[in-house]
Amino acid sequence: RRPFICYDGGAAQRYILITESKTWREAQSYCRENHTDLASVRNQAENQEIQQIAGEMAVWIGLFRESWKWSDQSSSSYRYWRSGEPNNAGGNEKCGEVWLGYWNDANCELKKAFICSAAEEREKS
Ligand code: 2F8
Ligand code: CA
Repeated sequence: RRPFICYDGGAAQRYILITESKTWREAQSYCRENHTDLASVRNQAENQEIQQIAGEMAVWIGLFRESWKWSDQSSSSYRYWRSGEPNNAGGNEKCGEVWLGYWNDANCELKKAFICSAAEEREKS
């Protein structure tokens, strides 16, 4: 199935939703090859933008451990974990997802839709 690309961002298009399910590493490769990287989320406005474009889907973002870092090496310390997260369930949850606006640590091998950061933050037409 061809990936579906959603351009429904805020004033500036910062994110791209890919609904083709991939592991976190596969999603990272896809974003790096086609856009810039898996999404970094730097503040509440950006988190809301992610929720808006993801709807009810759980989506990978560019957050991973051991200590939580962003795939694009940016240094934002903004977090929006769901209550009780990150819980490292099964000792095997090293990748960040957003689901219904809140963040969860999940098993990186699960295949999920994902959000890339756009190569440029273009104005929405
Ligand atoms: O209750 C929160 C918990 O829910 C699931 O585990 C039962 C999630 N696991 C997967 O998505 C595989 C946990 O990550 C989450 O913490
Ligand atoms: Ca978890």
